[in-house]
Amino acid sequence: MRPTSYLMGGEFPMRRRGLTLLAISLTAAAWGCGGPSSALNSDKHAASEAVGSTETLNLPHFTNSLGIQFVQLPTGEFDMGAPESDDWSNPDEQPVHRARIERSFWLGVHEVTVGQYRKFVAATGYLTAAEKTGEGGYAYDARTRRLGPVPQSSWRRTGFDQDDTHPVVNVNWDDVQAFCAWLSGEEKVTYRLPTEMEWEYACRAGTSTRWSCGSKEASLVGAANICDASLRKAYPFATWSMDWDDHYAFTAPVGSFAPNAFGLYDMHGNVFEWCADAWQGTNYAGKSIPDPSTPDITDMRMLRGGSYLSLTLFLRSSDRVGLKSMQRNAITGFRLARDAVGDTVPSGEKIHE
Ligand SMILES: [Ca+2]
Ligand SMILES: [Ca+2]
Repeated sequence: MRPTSYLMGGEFPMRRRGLTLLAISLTAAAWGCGGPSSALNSDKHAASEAVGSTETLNLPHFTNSLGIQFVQLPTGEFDMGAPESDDWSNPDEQPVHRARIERSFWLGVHEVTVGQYRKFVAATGYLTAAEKTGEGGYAYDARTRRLGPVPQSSWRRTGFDQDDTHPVVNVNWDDVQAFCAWLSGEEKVTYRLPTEMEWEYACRAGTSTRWSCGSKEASLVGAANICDASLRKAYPFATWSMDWDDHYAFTAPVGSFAPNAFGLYDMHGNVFEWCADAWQGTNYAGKSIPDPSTPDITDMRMLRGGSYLSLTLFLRSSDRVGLKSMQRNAITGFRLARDAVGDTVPSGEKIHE
């Protein structure tokens, strides 16, 4: 049966299917993070099922002026959503419908990092909403052993270990738009958030399982930074945590876990990722097939992919969560998309071998 008790006890108000999703107050001393390779080695619980991605496709890729790596995703069709027969799915993921990506696009291989966001701020002097309002974002407080609103917190300060290789958090949807606008101006191309459809297409990478690595929770071992034994040690309240240890209580350096078949890392877990679309809380009935962006009829935006703090069901490829665009927290970041022009790799930029 699908779990009914969501992440409780806390201060991350998110919306999901009309329910207030309370995602956490968290404890933990300033947790050290395990070595970058440690998670990949902790596969003793690996699923025996041979489903999901096993091989990374050789897609065009390049690195832009900010050091962000991209792969070019091809046009294609896929089954979007989750079937009613899956008792973990929610009505807003139904019905499963054939979706078509009509335009090739580039997608960030990783979540945008603290270091990449720092370059944007250094170039522009931009102040995020957390800083501008003086209200801050969310941070871990070692004294109270909680994660919650802290006026002094921001993308620079989360209270847990984050170096420049970790995904940036405490940025709201507008802070992300400012980043995209600046980078688009710098490079004279369009950088943006992926649409929800693009995101799920990218996440699935040809799979139809709950996660791109399989349909059993154990398949996430080595494939995602999830709510694990490390977090539970830090925060005993996290009774929904998995029993294996991925060695990261909070965020992990991007790319610490195995990629999917498109070569994308951390599509499941680490941090939730903002998408372009507004969140309406409705299902897919009547949705047009070609990649539409949901109209801006609410101030709620879509998050995808779950986080280091989430129940694994929130990490599923088809799961949908809404968050007000002005809100920011310590479990939400973003990944960049870039419009493709033809099928050519952008010129004048560093190309990976
Ligand atoms: Ca973890
Ligand atoms: Ca993620």
